[in-house]
Parts: sequence; C-alpha cells; structure tokens
Amino acid sequence: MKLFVYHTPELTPTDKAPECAIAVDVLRATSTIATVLAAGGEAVQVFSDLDQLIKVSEKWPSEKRLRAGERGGAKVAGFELGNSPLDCTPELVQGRRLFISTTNGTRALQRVQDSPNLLAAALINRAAVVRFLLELQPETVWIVGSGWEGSFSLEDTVCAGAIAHSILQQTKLSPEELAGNDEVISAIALYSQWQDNLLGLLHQASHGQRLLRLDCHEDLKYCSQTDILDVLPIQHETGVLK
Ligand code: 3SL
Repeated sequence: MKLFVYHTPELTPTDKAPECAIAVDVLRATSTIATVLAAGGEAVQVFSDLDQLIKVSEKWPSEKRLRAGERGGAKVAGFELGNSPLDCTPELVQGRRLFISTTNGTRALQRVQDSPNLLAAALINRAAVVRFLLELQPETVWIVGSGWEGSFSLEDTVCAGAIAHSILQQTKLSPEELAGNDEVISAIALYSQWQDNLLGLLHQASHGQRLLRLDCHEDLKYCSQTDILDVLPIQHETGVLK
C-alpha cells in the first residue's frame, strides 16, 4: 500500500483516480457525515452547489430528507441544518437522507468521486477507515484534505497523520515504505506531536479559531475525539455516501 497525502483538493493529480480515496474535513463536513450515518441516517448526498441540492432534494419526500447548508461556517438561510455534527441526533436523522453542501468538504469529496473506493474520514471514525484499508489492501490511497478555500489546514493534516500512524502501528511497514509523498511523513510528525492534545491543535488551527468566533467550542471538542464512531461512509453512487 502506498499512501499519498494532498493538503487540498486542488493539489491532487487530475489525470488519474486512485484505487482508494479518502476525503477529510475534520472541521466539520466529514465529522458531520460520519455522525449522521452512525445515528441512523439513510444516506448522505453531497453537493457543491446549493441550487442543485435544492433541485435534487425536492424530489425526495419531505419527511425523509434533511437539508444542510454551510457557507463561511454559518448555516445557510432556509436550510434545516448548518454543518454541526452535534445537531445530527438519532431522533432527527434516523431513516432520513441528508442533502449537504459545505464550503470545502463537499468539494474534496467531489474531486475524487471517480475513485472506486471513496471514503469520508475524520478523527472520530479513523479506526473504521484504517480497518477498511487493512482489509482491502489497495495499492494506492490518496488522503485529500479539504483545507480552507484552497489553502492548507492543520486539522485535516493531523487526521491524515492519525490514519497513517495507525497503519504503521498495525503493519510491518516502515514510514518510507508507506509514504508515497513527503506530506505523509510530515502528517505523521504532526500527529505524533499532538496526539495527546488534539483539541489544543484544533484551537490553534485558523478554521478552529473561525468556529470559536462563531461559538462552536463544543463542535471542536467533539471533532477532536478519535475512534468514537464505528462507521465507514463509503460512496455507493456518485455523491451518495452510506
Ligand atoms: O468547509 C467546509 O466544508 C465546512 O466543513 C466548514 S465548517 O466547519 O462547517 O465551517
């Protein structure tokens, strides 16, 4: 298995798709997606465009759908939900499909939607993602951070490091054997440095600070936990994760 980390969707090669791709948006899209599916949501369907989301979701029975829209960290007017995983309780999401559009996370998922094995990962479901990789043993895996509007984000990179670190712990691979690019080594170093204080790292991250200004401290706390949900969001048809 060769692992490649890309800090933003824009940095991924455009001429090929990997055997397995993992989109990461710890704050907060992939944390929300994992939470919805763990809470009994029927599926999550992602959109980069809000109008398209409304058009497609209107064909779905209203009692069986939820619409989540986030821009700049805030909820989009007219949508039932923003992008807080804490709002996705079993009472609300059970049996319903979440139609979601966020600033960066949905873009990362769409960038690698041609991969035959597309997963959504966050710190909270890291163990389930690693288990899948160890079973599938894909030759090439891309971990694609969502970043923020085209730039690097600490929280997605530390999650990439958490995944790589766990693979190393469970296999005989050395970092050089696993790493397809230098970003993997630096992600592992970041995770090794911060693994006991991931909340502290999220507080230092620029998007973490943006969310703190929006009063989302509890979201940071929740998203900083590792391995709390045994759920594997995987693409079944384009744009639909189950
Ligand atoms: O950028 C995104 O996709 C979001 O996850 C950002 S936020 O955490 O909802 O603000």
